[in-house]
Order: sequence, then C-alpha cells, then structure tokens
Amino acid sequence: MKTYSIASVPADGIGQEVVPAALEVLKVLQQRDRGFRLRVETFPWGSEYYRHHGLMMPTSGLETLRPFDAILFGAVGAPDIADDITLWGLRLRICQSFDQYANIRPTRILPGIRSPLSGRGPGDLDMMIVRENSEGEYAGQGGRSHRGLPEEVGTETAIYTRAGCERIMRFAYELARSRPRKKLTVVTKSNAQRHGMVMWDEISAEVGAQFPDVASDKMLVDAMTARMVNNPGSLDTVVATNLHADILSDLAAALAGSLGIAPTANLNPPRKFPSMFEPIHGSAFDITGKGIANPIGTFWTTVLMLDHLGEKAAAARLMAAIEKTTAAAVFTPDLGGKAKTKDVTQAVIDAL
Ligand code: GGG
Repeated sequence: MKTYSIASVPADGIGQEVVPAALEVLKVLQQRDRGFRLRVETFPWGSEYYRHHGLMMPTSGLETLRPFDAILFGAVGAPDIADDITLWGLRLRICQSFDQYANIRPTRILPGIRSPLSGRGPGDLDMMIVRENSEGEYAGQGGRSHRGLPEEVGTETAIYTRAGCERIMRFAYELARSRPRKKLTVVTKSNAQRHGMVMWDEISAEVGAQFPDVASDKMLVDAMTARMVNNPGSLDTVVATNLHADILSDLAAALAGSLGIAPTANLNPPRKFPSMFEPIHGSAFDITGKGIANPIGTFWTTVLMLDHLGEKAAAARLMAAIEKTTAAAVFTPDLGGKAKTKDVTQAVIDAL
C-alpha cells in the first residue's frame, strides 16, 4: 500500500474550518478505498504565527515542507495585517520558492447548483483556467521612493521571460490536448501592453505550432470577461498571466455558482518540489468562526491532490460524492442554503 506525506497548512480565517473538514473526508476515503494511506502533519503557520513571531512561517519552513508529497493549504488574509505581508509571507513564498509555475483552476457548474447566468446549468460551463504562477505581474519587482512627499513614486513591474512563457504555454497546450475538446484560448492584453504581452502572444504562437491538433484563439482580457458571461460554452482550456487568470478565475467561479466551490492546484510539473493544493477563496474573515464556510472548494481541491498523487480511483470516488451532495442541495449560505460546514462534510462522508 502506498503512503503519501501531506503537509497541512490551514493558515487563516476559514482555512481553519475547511482544511480540517477536508482531512475528515480524506480519513473516510482512505478507509473506503484501502489502496493508499495519507500521513498528515499540520503546521500552525499564518497570521497568528505572524502576531507572535513577525513572520508568516519559520525561516526553515520551506526546508520543512520540501520532503512532503503534497501541501494542502487553506487561505491567507487577516483584518489586522497588511494583505501583501500575509500573501507574500506564506502563499507566494511557497508557490515561488517551489517553482509551482502552473496553477490550474477547473470550473464547472456542479449538479444541483444554479448559475447566476439565467438558463445555464451543468454542461454549459466547463473550463480549465491555467494561471501562469511564477512571474508576470507577481514578479515582485518594483519599489517606492520619496515616501510621503508630493513627488512620491511607486512602481510595479511585470516581468515576462521567454522561459516562463514557453513552459506555461507548453503546459497549457498539453492540458488542452488531454481534454476532449482540444481547444485553448490564450488571454492577452497586447493592444495596450506592447512589450511583454506581445512577446507572450508570439511565444504562444510558436508553441502552438507544435500542437496542430489543438485549436487555439486569442482574446483580449477585457473582451474575455464578456465572452465568459455571454458565451461560456465556447471556452474550454484558457491560459492567462498571473493577474489576468487570478481575476478571470474568480469570475468563472461566480458564474459556476460560488467562489466557495472553486479548487486550485499550484503545480511544479517536473515534481522537483511538492505541489500545493488550495481552495481559490481567501480567508473570508466576515464569516470566520460561524461554521458556515463552504468546504466544497477544499474537497474538490483534494480531488486535484489525489489525482496528482496518482490515486485516480479515489479522486473519482470523492468527486462523485461531492456531486451527489450538491445534487441533493446540501448547500451553505453562499449557495443559497442553510447547511453548515459540518452538514456538507457529513453529506460527503455519507455519500462516500
Ligand atoms: N486560498 C487562496 C488564498 O488564500 N488567497 C488569498 C489571496 O489574497 N490571494 C491572492 C492571489 O493569490 O493572487
């Protein structure tokens, strides 16, 4: 029997509620499946750790995480700590140090869930957004000068490298090829951003030439938002820069019913470092502690994690249990229901 080591980092806000819920579900799944075991270790990092130590994770945190097979992450963000400290101190520190350059964000309307797009239901939206996850607008380049003076200046420089563009395009084309529709939409803004984004377009065309069986098109990010609302069925795999994909995937999740159901995987495709799995949503401190956080995003995230570990049957079994639960309308308030986190968790366990 295979045993996988999982580092659990629930971190902030509702991360402390949805990650334990996912671990409960995973425990039952292992009893049901019997083909694999998970050895889970939980790390108390995040904003509370920061309040005591002035850091979101220990200086040795990356070394600690490195030997694990995967990382299950909750969320970062706290009302009393600047967002750039929480994001860069933990989530981005792990993503960038472990070269998790491909972030995948599947979106579907799950059975029983009503999309805010009238007349749309399961089958009308089935997208896979690929977020470039290592550079672009999140390169961390920039600075502030003349603070507090009238001539104060702040710069935020997006960096696009040939190597970075090539590898994410190759990843996206391969993913598109593996899906039945073999379609890739490349999101850009090369009309206004005429250097890095033009190079992004050129490299997408170069890489695309090696995938003649994948149909590709190019969309400006502004027009893409309208297409996602007006004609979501025309989209399959989508690749976009770090910031564009971050924004578009929140829109995609909302169109699929709620940000609370959306999963994501931060992948290091060569598997030199562990990959990290997390719900798309953040810490949601407005609902923290109320017991009403939607755990579906984290459950679906664990499906991505099991898939990545090679436990395809267990992943499919868990996805089926999630879909059975949504079809039965066991919904938390974000989906218009009255269920608590624990009710949704129990429903998924019962379905397993
Ligand atoms: N689980 C995702 C999470 O914690 N997100 C917090 C956040 O602020 N994300 C912004 C980003 O990753 O760009």
